[in-house]
Amino acid sequence: SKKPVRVAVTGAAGQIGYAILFRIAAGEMLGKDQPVILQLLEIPDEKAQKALKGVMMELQDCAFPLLAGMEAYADPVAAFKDTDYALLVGARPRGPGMERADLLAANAQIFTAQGKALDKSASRNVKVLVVGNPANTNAYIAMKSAPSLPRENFTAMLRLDHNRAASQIAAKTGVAVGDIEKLTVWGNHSPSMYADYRFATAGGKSIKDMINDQEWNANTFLPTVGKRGAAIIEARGLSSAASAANAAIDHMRDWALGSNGKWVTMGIPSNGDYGIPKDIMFGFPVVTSNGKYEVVKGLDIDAFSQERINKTLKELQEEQAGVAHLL
Ligand code: NAX
Repeated sequence: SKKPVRVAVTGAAGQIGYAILFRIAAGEMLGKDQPVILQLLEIPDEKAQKALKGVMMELQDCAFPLLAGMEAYADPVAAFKDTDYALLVGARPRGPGMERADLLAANAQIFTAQGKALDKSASRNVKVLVVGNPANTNAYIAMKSAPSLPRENFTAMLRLDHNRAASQIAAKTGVAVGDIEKLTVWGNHSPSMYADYRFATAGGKSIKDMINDQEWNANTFLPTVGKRGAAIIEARGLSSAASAANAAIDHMRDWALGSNGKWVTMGIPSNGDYGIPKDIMFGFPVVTSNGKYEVVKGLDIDAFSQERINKTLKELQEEQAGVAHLL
């Protein structure tokens, strides 16, 4: 049997933690033959640590054959020791009266500390996924705070936007959601993201031709996908958790085990493709194999798409300029 791998999850006692840990321990992220050791980080606060103990009691009560060990931590350096995968879920939510700049600064502090901790103690091959918002900028901060780790090991979650876009397209066209290929989401995990189905196919047929309605694209599809998080909060009284956990599993699984030639969306540090400046943490179409991702190159960017890409890029540049003095 395989040697266990170490999976660190931060914010482990939160909503997404509760939806993701059981699936990781069941083998849905890294394979049904891959034992895992969970290294769970929460803030030192007594209530949070106690809640984390409760989650661990439930994990224990599932008697998962693949769960080879688990530990609770309050210190990121200890939590990230030798970790092969790090899911950075915990973040500071926007409190009442908090300005965007305050939110960025509070999270900059968390992700600077966690980036440094990864730099110090994680496996040199650690794969990092940032889920906590603002996810792209938090991933950028962690990457910049971990100079001894390869920059390409830091990624941000755009997969929930990708999955939301796929399901909206399936509902519109009647194709099965699992048949949709070559879909992508460019940019920031925020309402500014640009979900792009121009290249998408189902059963070899063009999705764009099937829809053939640019008015729907611009005025219904993009706003629906962009504001989906807010619509879930409005309906549920709580932010997306199970679907976010599912997207994180999809992102990590495809990165670790390969996408078999299929396009997936990942937020990754730009190498300059499509005119996105180097290091900007940006959603791109990628194909994954052997634990690596490759940007899908050579796609035509039309005027509408360029305008959308410019808008989401500008937002990210403003966010990243807003934290530059903290790095
Ligand atoms: P919760 O508030 O339920 O849980 C967050 C947990 O993180 C809490 O238990 C808190 O104590 C812990 N935490 C806070 N700071 C920490 C730190 N420095 N170290 C370790 N733990 C820490 O939030 P939840 O619903 O689980 O969402 C978590 C994050 O995901 C939020 O930032 C949220 O905005 C973000 N999301 C990102 C999505 C994406 O697509 N990228 C979608 C879903 C979600 O909204």
